[in-house]
Order: sequence, then C-alpha cells, then structure tokens
Amino acid sequence: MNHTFISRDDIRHEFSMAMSTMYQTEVPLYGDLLDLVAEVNTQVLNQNPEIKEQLAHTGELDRLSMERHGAIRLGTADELSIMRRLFAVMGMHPVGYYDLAPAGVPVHSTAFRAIDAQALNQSPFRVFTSLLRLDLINDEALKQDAITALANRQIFTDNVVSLIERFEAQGGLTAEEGEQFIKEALETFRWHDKTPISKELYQRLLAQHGLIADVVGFKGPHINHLTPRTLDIDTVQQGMQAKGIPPKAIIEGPPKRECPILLRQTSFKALEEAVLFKNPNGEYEQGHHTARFGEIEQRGVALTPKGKALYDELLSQARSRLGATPNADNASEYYQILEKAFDAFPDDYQAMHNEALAYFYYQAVDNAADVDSAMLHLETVDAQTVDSKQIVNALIEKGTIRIEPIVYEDFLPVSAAGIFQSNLQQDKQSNYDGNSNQHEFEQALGASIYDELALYEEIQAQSLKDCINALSSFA
Ligand code: OOG
Ligand code: NI
Repeated sequence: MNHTFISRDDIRHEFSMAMSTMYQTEVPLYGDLLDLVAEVNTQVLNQNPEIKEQLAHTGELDRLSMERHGAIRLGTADELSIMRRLFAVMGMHPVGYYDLAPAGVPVHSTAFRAIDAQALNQSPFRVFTSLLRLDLINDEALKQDAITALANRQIFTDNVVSLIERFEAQGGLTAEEGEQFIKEALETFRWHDKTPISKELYQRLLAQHGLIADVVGFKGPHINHLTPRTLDIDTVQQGMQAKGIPPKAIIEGPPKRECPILLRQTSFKALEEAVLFKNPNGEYEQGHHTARFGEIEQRGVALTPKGKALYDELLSQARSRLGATPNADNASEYYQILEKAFDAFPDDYQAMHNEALAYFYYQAVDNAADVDSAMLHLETVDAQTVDSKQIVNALIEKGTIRIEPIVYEDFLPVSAAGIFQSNLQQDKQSNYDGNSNQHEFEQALGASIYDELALYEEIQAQSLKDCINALSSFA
C-alpha cells in the first residue's frame, strides 16, 4: 500500500476553522466578538512594534488570528476515551489535569492540544474537556436516572468511529478521509435543540447542578464556547460593553502587567436558548436551557514551578484579603488588591528569566557584531550547570543571545472554576470534598496525561541547544 497521508496539523487547522464557522452560525455574538478581537489585535500590533517583533520571533504572529480554544463536557469514561482517540487524529493530546470539585464544580478536566512548538504554531487549537463526576451526586435515584440517560446516548457518528479506527490501523488518513473525518467529527459538537430527556428529569438534574443538566440532558457534548486570543483583554472588555455584549464582572487570572504571565480571561453570559424536551408519551414540550457563552483570553509567558507557586500564593493572598468571591460589587476593590499583591512578581522578562520564574526561548541574534571569547566554551554549555548559566547570561547581556517568552498554552483551575460558575444559572456555591483523582481520570481516558511543565521545560532546553548550535556555526 502506498498511502500519502494528510498531516495531523492540517486536519486540526481545518477542523478548528470548521468549528468556528459552525459556532458563528449557532451563536452570532461569537462572530461579533471575533471582529472586535481582530480589530483590537491589529491596533495593538500597529501601535507596539516591539510586541509584533516578539511574536514574530516566537512564531506566534501568524497563528494569532486562528488562535482559539473551545470547551466540552462529557458524561462517561467511554465518551472520554473515544474523544481522546478522536483528538489524536488531529495531533491533539491530553495535557494537564484540573480538579474543579474543590471549587464547587463536579468535574475534572484536561486540555487536548498539540504538544511541540512547531505544531502549536501551525494550529494552537485546544479543547478544555471535562468529565462529569456522577460519584459526587448523593441523590441515589437521580444518579441512576442520569446513568441510564447517558447509557442511552451515542455522541459519535458510526462513520467517525470507523475513520478513527482506520487512522489507528493505517497510521494516518488520506486527504479525502481527512475531509470526511472533519465533517463527521463536527457532528459530535453540534447544538441540538431537541433533548432526549423529559422536562421533569431535566428539572431534577438542574436542581442538583446546572452542569449535570447540561451534560445528561442532551444528545451530545455541544461546544459550549470558543475563545479567541486577544493582545489586550482590557480594551476588548470595554469594547464588549460598548457593543452590548455584557462581559462577566471580573477578568480571571493575574492583573494587567507590562509583561503578561499565564492567562487572563473573561466571558459573556450564557444565552437562554429554547429547547424541546421529549416527554415519555413521545411528545415534545417547550422549555429553555442556558449553557453556551463566549469568552476572550490574553495569554502570557508560561511559568516554572517556582513562578507558578508564587502566582498561586499571590492570587490566594489577594482573594483572602478581599474576603469574598470577586463579583460585580467588589470588582474595583479586587483589582486594586490584586495589583498590589502582584507587586511581588517581577514585571520584567529579564528578571523573570534570571530568577527562573518563567520559561523562555533562547535565540541566536544572527547579526551579533562580535562573538565573544566565551563562545569557545559553547560546546560544553549545558543549561543546568552554574558555569554555563553564567556564559549564557553574559551572552544575553552582550546581545548575542536574546530571550523570548514561551507562551502559556494551558489553563488555570481557579479561573476555569470562575468561568464555569459565571455561566451556570444558580450561584449556589457548593464545595465537593471528594478526593481529586488524576489516576481515575486517566483510567477513564485510557492514557496518561502529559505534564505541561515538562513540555515547557523541553521546549526551553531544545531552544538553548539550537541556539548554541547556531552560534557555533557563526564562530
Ligand atoms: C469550561 C470552563 C473553563 C477556561 O477557559 O478556563 C474554560 C466549561 O465551561 O466547560 O473554558
Ligand atoms: Ni474557556
């Protein structure tokens, strides 16, 4: 057999475009948001040549307009493991484990995304994927009804399952198969306004938790938002208000900074949508459901374990100083407290690099005027040794090597919980104390999860190697 396979990165790119087109038709406000984000990003790039240059150096400039993430919620282990195989066709793998139960959301989650830097730049599309934790429901009868409803649904088309199997057997898909795959896979994420359950069951599920109704009540895991990446979230948030797209009260994550870190996010409230419930007599009954929303995000540099620990500490410091969940009434007080707390986090790439708070690319500056005598030792440079660090730092200072931030590709559990909560009908804040269980999640997934920090570490180490090779070739 002589197959020519289409690349997984191309399938991912095409799929994310198809998904975006579908969601714009389903939720027109998302289209408005895309326009606003594009407008602001163009403005930022025009007004800040240094930001444009930085994004060109890291390979993010071209991906900016195609950058988005989505989110889905699944009901069973089987659904999750087939979903993992479906995403693998597009070169997307589970990265990071997020336990949201402590924040009152009965799910645990991972993000499916590309893992190496080049694939990420080709298409950074990612999907935050949650698995419902029915074990946290203590109403036994309701739990049984939920399990039955989930057992009766099939969220994948037969064709997409065959194509996944073909991909696994052949090691790839032909262009034609890839096209079919995109069309069939998209069906799983589509909105259905006819639900397979009765209004009575829906209401009981809703009374337990809005999220449970959203998963168990529907034919499939409709994509519940798509999030474009902006270079200036504060401006987009103001623009949303002006365009009549009311954002949630608080931007989640770190405060506004010169050198952005991790991820800042805000969303617009979920829409109330008409649905038809299927009653036991087979007749449909009108009702509504609230789940789908829009979100924007601004991404910054990925933090090392040390930087992440400092971030977590400062965020929880700010939250406990506020003494309440941030909301519309205390928003400006919260931002003040947050900014003050983050004074302790250096707002300068060089300082973050020197204190090992964040991950960076090392890049050889090709027109570096003179190559230092330290170059003679470059063959022996190894990022881990103190000696080598000094050589590298000296070359950075001389301008022979430049550092550029490695962008954070993942999510933040406290922020994610805030996004979930703001889009559930009830504000009821419950805390589940079931144990966090990555192992159980991985068993349902049928694979282990990549550690995101190890991935950034690898990208950084590889860039240092490449940089040294490049410099050695100038010498
Ligand atoms: C996922 C919420 C989390 C994010 O960007 O942190 C999220 C969901 O609502 O299913 O999307
Ligand atoms: Ni999101």
